[in-house]
Amino acid sequence: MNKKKLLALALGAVITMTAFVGCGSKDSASKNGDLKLTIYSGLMEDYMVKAVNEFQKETGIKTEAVRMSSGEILTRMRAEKANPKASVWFGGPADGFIQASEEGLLEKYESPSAKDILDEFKDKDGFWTGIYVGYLGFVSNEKLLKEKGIEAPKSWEDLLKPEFKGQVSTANPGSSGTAYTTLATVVQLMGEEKGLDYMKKLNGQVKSYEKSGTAPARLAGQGEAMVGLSFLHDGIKYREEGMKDLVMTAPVEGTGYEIGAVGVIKDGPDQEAAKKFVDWCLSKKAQELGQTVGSYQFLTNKDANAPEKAEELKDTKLIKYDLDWAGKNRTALVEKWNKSIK
Ligand code: S7P
Repeated sequence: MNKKKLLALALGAVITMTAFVGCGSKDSASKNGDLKLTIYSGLMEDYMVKAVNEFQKETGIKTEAVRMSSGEILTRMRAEKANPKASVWFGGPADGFIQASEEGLLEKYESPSAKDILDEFKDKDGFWTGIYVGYLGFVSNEKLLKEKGIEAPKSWEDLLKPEFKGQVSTANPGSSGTAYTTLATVVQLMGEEKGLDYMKKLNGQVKSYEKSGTAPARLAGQGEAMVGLSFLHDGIKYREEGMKDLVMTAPVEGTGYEIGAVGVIKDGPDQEAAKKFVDWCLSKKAQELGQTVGSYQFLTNKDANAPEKAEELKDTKLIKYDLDWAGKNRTALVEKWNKSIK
């Protein structure tokens, strides 16, 4: 065989191999071709990462996510309105999603998978869909309480007792979805005037206002505050991770709750991938992922199994939380709160 023929054969082999590899990688990238996705997420970081990795593995869609608190996500979406950088808002109380839809920041998307979600957990106009439910409450450090001979708070009024002065940790309702749930709960329970007056008194008890509502539970676990105002499932997560002194209580008057949501960002660059993500996270399998990384919210898919660790929360007395009101009045209420605590 002469040199030219050898070269031609070798080249042929290379080209065939390239075509084969190309074909194979296209296949494994599955039907989703070159889709990619950027997500803003209000979830705990480990849950967010788990979900993103699983979604990417199942769909081949290259996915990136950034963790922020609700208020930060809203601010970012407003700033990027003309040129959005992300296409999905994943996790965080639905109040923020309602405000976002009021401001034209969300795209309507009624996922075919939404048929598996109970009606009470989804927006009737299709701007967001609920993926989990969490109850607000008091996460206290039992060791600190015992040292002072005090019982864990059992009512909103208890938080105002002199023994809790400077010992309550909460978050700022401007940045935090959790803290906004607290503010809206108190105002719904007591009425606006009395509720804001209560928040003013509570301000006198507060040791620190954190950016995120998950921090108060963690600070109580670390012994840096006696009581943290957080979602109770976050307290269970920290206790399971080793903060053994944590005890969870809820106010006898009733407490507020979140419907944690997902929605598509209007004019986001990756609309097709965004819709696939929403379809995916409404599934039973995706919803059950949280509990594998210590996120113990109740779930909204009719067939999904709620985490066993959340059992202890199931009898929590809830108020009839008016989510629509809370979402539509978010900016105004946060402003009033800011004025009331000055
Ligand atoms: O992922 C845990 C969780 O409690 O985090 C969210 C919580 O509101 C924290 O967000 P903020 O920083 O905005 O307060 C909840 O949606 C979720 O259940």
